[in-house]
Amino acid sequence: MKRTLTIIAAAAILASCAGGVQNTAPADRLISDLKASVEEGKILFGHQDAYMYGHTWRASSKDSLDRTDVKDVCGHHPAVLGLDLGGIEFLNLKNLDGNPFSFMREAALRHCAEGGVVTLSWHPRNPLTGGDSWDVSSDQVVASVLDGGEKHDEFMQWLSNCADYLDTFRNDDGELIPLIFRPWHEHTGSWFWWGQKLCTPDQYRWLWKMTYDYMTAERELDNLVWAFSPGADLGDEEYMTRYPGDDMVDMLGLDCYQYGELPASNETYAAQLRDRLSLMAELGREHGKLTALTETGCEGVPYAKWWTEVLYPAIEAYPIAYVLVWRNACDMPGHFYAPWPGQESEADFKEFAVLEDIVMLD
Ligand code: BMA
Repeated sequence: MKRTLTIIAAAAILASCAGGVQNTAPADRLISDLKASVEEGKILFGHQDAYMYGHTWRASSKDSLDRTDVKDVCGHHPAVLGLDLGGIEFLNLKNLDGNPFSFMREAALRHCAEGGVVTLSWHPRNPLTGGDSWDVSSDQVVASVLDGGEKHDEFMQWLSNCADYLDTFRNDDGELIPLIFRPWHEHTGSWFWWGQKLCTPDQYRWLWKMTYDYMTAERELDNLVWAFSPGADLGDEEYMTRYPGDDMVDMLGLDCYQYGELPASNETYAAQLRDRLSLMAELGREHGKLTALTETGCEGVPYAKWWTEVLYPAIEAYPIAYVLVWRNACDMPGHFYAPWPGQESEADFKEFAVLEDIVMLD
């Protein structure tokens, strides 16, 4: 395990976020910065909803977005901020987890100005049934939003509402900040309405293409880095089965969680990660794409040495741009994936945070 006193390199590495190089699309700048960071063997650390709330608190105003559980523990914010757009399709004021969209934008802009990276997932409601993303009662939902489907026009309005919001992520100079956009994730499972058993491979690819074409060609959002993120439980050949194509994807991701009894699940999880990440490294080279561990974690982090003995050894050898752990819900006491002061993996996280190849925000 490599150790260092404190090499905190985020600000230097992520100049693309702080603005600067003109005449290059924000997305291309972030892609090239992340490629350079990977070349140096760095892995950025990310946390979902980091500034929005923590295990025991919730941000109460736009001016108080400088706290994260990660900083409370190790003295630095995470380098990657994950946020979710669920609810923007209705122009709601708050997202599905209660975060005001205005706070999310503010946190993203600040984080970016400090040299951090922002990634956005989207859990939109079910456009056909009116249920949530997890409503898989119909396998006609994707078909219904495609061109010619009964919900197509309504769904294009959802994309439009989403694009309107994305178009407000502008810095003081009015420039769009780069955003890693990760729609239609975990599609290799069947728990979201866009999942494997709910649409055909072609329908999935059309959904992606429709989203991509709308955001890029129609709305000219040149700040989106497109991340494709299958779930982990799949055969080698399945990873690319629904791949939309090299022209519409910039990053190959993976959502992979640890489940099951400890300590046995430490090994099964690490083995699964190694297996998937090595496949992705190969595919990344072949297709010229970034790779990342776009979602991971062990709910409740019940193993005190999880960071340095389970996660780090499983990821250190792979060229991933970042690893992001899921949210620390403030209203669900056992639903957290990063430590907080007093949590049993706190000391170990501090060691993890100063490893030479792990990057936190300066
Ligand atoms: C899930 C859980 C839910 C949450 C959703 C979207 O994994 O954390 O509580 O609503 O993600 O953030």
